[in-house]
Amino acid sequence: MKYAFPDNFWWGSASSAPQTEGETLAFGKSATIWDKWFEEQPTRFHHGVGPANTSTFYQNWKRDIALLKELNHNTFRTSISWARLIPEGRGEVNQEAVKFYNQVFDELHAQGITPFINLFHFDMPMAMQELGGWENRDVVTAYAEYAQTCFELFGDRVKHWFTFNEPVVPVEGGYLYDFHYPNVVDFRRAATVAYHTMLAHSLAVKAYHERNDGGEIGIILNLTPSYPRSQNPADVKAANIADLMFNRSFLDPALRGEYPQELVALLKEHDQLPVCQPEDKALLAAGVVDLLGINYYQPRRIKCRDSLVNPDSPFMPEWFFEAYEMPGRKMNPYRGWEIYEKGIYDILTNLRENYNNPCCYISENGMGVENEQRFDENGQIQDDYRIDFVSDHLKWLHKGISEGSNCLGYHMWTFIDNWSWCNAYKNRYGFVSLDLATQQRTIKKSGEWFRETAAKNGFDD
Ligand code: BGP
Repeated sequence: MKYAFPDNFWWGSASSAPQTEGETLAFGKSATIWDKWFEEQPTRFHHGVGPANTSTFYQNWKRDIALLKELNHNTFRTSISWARLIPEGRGEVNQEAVKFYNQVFDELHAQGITPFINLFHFDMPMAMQELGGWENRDVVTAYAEYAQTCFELFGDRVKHWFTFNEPVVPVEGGYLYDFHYPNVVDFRRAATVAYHTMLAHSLAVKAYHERNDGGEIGIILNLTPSYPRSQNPADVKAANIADLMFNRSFLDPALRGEYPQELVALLKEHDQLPVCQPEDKALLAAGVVDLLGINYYQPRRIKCRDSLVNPDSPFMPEWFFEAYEMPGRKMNPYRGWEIYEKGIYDILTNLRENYNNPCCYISENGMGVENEQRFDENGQIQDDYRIDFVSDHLKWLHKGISEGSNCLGYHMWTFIDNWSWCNAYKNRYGFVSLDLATQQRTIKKSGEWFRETAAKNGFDD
C-alpha cells in the first residue's frame, strides 16, 4: 500500500459534550455560558439554533457507538461536561451524570474503542462564569477539583485524558474578538484568561501524574502555522509575533513547562503581563504533557502592518501584524477557509526540530461544508471533496511520520454533523449526516472511505 500507517495507529474521530449531548438543562445539568448566551441573544446563533439542538448523544449514545464501531474506529474523543457532572461547578457530584459517562465509557470499551476524554471544550459552567470565569483564580482551583473528580470516577477506564481543547479559542472568542460569551474586548483580561487556563491545565496534569494511574494526559491545541508574506524582516517579525501569541503561548508551557521569553518581554514592554504568583513557575513546569493533540484546519498568512498603530488605540495583537490574503491560495469553497495540506507536515517538522519530537496525534482535521444536505438518488451525500481533503492531509502526515515524527494517530472532525457554537449547523463536518428533525443518521461517502482506510491502516492513491 502506498500510504501505510504504523501498526496500532489511532483511527477515529473527535467530538465534544456541548456539541452532541443535548439535554442541556435536564438530568441535573446546569447552564453553561452557551445556554446563557443563547437565552440572552439567540440571534447571534446561525438560524437561531441553540445548544439544545444536537444529535442528542445523551439518549443516542448506544446507537452512535455502534456506528463508530461500524466505521472501524479504534479510538474516539469526546468530552465530559463540567456543568453536568458538578452542576454548581464545585461540590456535589450529579449521580445521573456519573451513570451516563460510565455507560458511555463501558460501551466504548465493549466495542473495542479506546476513549480519549477531554475535560473542557469551551463550556464554562455559568456558576463559574458568575465568579469571573478564568479571570478568577478560585475557578482555576475549582477546575482542578473537577479534574480530580473525573480521574477518580473514570480513571480506571479512561487512560487518555486531555485538559483543554483549543484553549486559545475562548481567549480570542470571549476576550478579544467577540464570538464567545462573555463578549469582552480587552487584551489584558484576555492575557489573564490565557495564563489562568494554563495554570488550571498544569494543576490537572500534576494531579494526574501524582496518581500514577498508568495512563497519559495531554492538551489539544489548534496550531496555526504562521507564514510570513515574504522573507523581508518586517514580515518575518510580524509572523513570529502572531506565532508567539496564538501558538507558542500554549505550546511552550505544554511542552517545555514555561513561556517563551520573547512573549514575556513583549507583554512586559506593553504593560500587559498578567499578575503572577511566586509559586506559578514551579506549577507551570509540572504541566508538561505526555501527549499533544494537534487540531489543524488552516494556516495563518501574515504581513507587517502597512500603517502605524495609533498609540491611543487599545492594545491588540493586530498592533503587530495584519492578515495577508495570499494570491492564488487554495480555498475551501464551502467554508471560506484556506486549504493548505502541507501545514500538517510543517507542524510535525517544527515539533520534531524544536520541541524534542513529542508524542502527538492529529486530534482534529476536517472540512466544513455549508448547505451540505444534498443527497443523491440513493439517499447518500457524495462528499468526494471531503475524501480529497482528508487523504491529501494524510499524505503529508504520512511523510512526516516517515521522516521520524512521533505522530500516533488521526482523528477526523467529526463523526456526525454537530452543533458548532454560533455557527450552529452552518458548516457541516460529519462523515455521517444528521437530520435534526428525525434524528436519522446517514453515512456519507467519506464515512465509507474512512471505514475502509481504518480497516486497511492506510490507502492507495
Ligand atoms: C474547531 C472546534 C470544534 C468545531 C470546529 C468547526 O476549532 O474545536 O469545536 O467547532 O472548529 O468550526 P466551524 O463550525 O466554525 O467551522
